[in-house]
Amino acid sequence: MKNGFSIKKISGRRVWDSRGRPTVETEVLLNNGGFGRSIAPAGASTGSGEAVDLRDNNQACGGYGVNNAVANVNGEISETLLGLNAFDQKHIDQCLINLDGTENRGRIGGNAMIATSMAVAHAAADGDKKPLWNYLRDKETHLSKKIVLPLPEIQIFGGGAHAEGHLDLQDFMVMPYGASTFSEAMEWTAEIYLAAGSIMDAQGKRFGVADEGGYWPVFKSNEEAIETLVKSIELAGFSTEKQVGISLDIAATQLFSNEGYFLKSEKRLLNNDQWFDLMLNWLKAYPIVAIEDPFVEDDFTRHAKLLAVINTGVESGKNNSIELVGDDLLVTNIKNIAVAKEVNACNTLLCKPNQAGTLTEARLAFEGAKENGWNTIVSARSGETEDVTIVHLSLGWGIEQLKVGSFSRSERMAKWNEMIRLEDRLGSDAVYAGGKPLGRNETS
Ligand code: 2PG
Ligand code: MG
Repeated sequence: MKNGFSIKKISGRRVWDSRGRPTVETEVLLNNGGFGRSIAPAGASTGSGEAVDLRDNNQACGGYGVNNAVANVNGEISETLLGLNAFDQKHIDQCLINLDGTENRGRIGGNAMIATSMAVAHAAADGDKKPLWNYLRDKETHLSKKIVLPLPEIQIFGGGAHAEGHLDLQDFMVMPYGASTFSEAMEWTAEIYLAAGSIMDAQGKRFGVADEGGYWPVFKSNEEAIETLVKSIELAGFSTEKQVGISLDIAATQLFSNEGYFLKSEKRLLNNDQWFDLMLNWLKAYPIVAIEDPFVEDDFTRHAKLLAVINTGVESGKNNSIELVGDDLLVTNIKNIAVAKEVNACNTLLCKPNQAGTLTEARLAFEGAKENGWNTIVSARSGETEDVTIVHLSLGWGIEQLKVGSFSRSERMAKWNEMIRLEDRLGSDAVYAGGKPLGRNETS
């Protein structure tokens, strides 16, 4: 064991997330004084194969209580991990997996597990006197010397499960791929967010913000929202062909039932084929560079069909330059990634550590995606806190894109601001992952 890295103390407590719901925080202290803390995030539009958030399901806090999960951190988890080597993340995570003993992490709770897994990494980094990203990176062998600052995906309008269904699609996002630095990407985003706000105001449509900080307007249709997003980018002075692209998280599982896909805001029910055509039409009509979960989570066949069309580039008119992102489709799970590869269902992984349950499993998913030659995005959840672990994962593991919600509310800004700080400190050692996320060489 690396000297002094044995775990001396683990404690859990209940804290509160950006939706005002309880969540699990874990703190870890090492013999050498290394200290780490992390907080579990929570999703609203969850994939069915995700690690389970253990909730108390009683009268308190609308059933969202985490007293049992916190008790597990202070009890079984602490007893199991005390004295172990925090430097050996794989072993720590395997102990958590064995202790839980279920496929879905429902016994001790995915929330208890991820908070602990990430807190152990923070403690080991602190014990090693390194920032987390650097600690993680030093364990890598395959990364080039240059550190990559990720391309951000930022929500401007929020819908779906995050906005009580005002809009059907979940995330209307921008990707400032033409910026030359991460800070400049943030500045462009600020201008676009402001421009979108001024369009809302002019139309009397501004109506609070959704769970992730995006505007939550009432639009006649989902197309109107996409078109307003395009206008916001242009009003802010940017080109949608050369500088800022659009990314949509359709979160289609939320819209699907046996009858087909239902767009509530437009009172439109579409069967599978009509829905497929709609997705394709949007790809043709708008400057979309990424589309996430366009079909219900178990429809690998239609995902594959759409990817085939994207890859030929003929019908989509976009020449193989669109990311088809698997979130609910993959749930950060290496088994689903293998199935998706087999049938060619997507070309990009959305990596959410709490979907997996431990850092090691999230890492496995990331590596699997890279082996497939896919792009990767590390993502926050709709229920978040000040925790910035994913920012460090992105730099440390070399994940080239980052999705953390909108450009407002501190649980989001904490993450963008952390990346700005890291960019500042790294100076010329780091480069921004500019250029279109796929088909980079086509970007001027
Ligand atoms: C998603 C995320 C973030 P949630 O679907 O990608 O937008 O939402 O955390 O609710 O699953
Ligand atoms: Mg999603």
